[in-house]
Amino acid sequence: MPMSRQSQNKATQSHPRSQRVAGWATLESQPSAQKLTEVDESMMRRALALAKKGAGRVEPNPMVGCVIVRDGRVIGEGYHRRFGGPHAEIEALHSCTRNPRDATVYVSLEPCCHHGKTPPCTAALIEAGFARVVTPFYDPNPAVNGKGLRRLRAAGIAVTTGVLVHEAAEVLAPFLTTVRLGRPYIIAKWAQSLDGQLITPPGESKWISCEMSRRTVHRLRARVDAILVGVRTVLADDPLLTARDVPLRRQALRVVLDGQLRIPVSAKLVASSKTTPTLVFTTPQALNTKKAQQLTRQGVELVASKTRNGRLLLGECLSHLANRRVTNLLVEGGPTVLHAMLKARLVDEAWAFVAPRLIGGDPQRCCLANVFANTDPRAATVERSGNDLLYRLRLTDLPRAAEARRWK
Ligand code: AOF
Ligand code: ZN
Repeated sequence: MPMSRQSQNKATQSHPRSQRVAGWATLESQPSAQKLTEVDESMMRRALALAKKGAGRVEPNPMVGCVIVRDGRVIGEGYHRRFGGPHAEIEALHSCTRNPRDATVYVSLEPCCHHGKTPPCTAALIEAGFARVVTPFYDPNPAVNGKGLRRLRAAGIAVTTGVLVHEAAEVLAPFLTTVRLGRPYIIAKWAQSLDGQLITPPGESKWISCEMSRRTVHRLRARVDAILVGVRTVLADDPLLTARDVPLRRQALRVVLDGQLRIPVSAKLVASSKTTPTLVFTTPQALNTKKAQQLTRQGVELVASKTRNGRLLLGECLSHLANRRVTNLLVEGGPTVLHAMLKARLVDEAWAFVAPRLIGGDPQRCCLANVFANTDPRAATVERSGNDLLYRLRLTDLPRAAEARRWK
């Protein structure tokens, strides 16, 4: 995997290690030397592409990728493949085709320095004799939080931060949101007609989007940690909320907001809750009812949440989920819950499937009118999905943990 001579990074040319480290330490204290090279960016881009391969398998851990470069050549690469498995740096180290001594490590998050389910990556990097570590920013996990980079520097390894900060924050958004904001990263998905309706007329098929769009939703369900709906959706559609006919690591936790415990004991979510977990948020009063006992016996987990004006406090429910390490939450409706989430500016990403049909009916009841007081999405894409169009909008700013910090 050769790179052009011109784009070779000085740090990857071979000198005795002590000279290199001293050189970089001096250079780093000069502002101009902090300028990142094209190689730094392209290698980090590669590390981020690798990181994304862990989607759906590593959560609640972050998706992290790593590329090892020596003498202008990639000699190893890897990514965090599954929760509990080796970290990206270790995977990359094991894949090295040459001795990584004096090489540069590009890793899409600060290397960890703590004993979690795996030993600290910093120890492995120091042991291997790397000359330089390049990373976008620090790991906000309190167990790491800059300590990893300090440890590397103390061992004489040159550290560069601030590379592709925005792109890395995008990839790490679910992890950063959960750690920094104490709530899951929220993806709201809905299907609507051209005239903005989310519900079909009574007696008609409930599907608005086409089959291809529905398959996309199953793939999305397969990679999130939890899926949330309001009880009205359960009453209207009796959904199963599982990922079907797609490869998956495990079914997501199914979550229902249900202040008055109206979920029928006969609902599919209840009947299947011994095999696929179902959690219902309700009021403390509702917990002391016969219905609550029946549901619990069926395998449903009931969690009491405070209310305001008779409504469950969304923030409380979300922080409960974050504490259970739900990093990606998919909100599947219906209109009431979507309204509440959008109005509270809690939706990080919206996936709107727009179908080529007109439904008509009361716009106040079942469409998202008046939700956005002139909100500009931060970013948006559109793609074809069979007969539908899929609009993906980022509605929140990227988490602030993404700000690059440099440790001197
Ligand atoms: C890295 N490289 O590839 C990842 C890191 O329980 P463990 O041992 O898997 O540690 C999980 C924590 O390690 C996680 O919360 C995050 O702070 C960091 N993730 N760090 O150096 C990686 N996935
Ligand atoms: Zn690690």
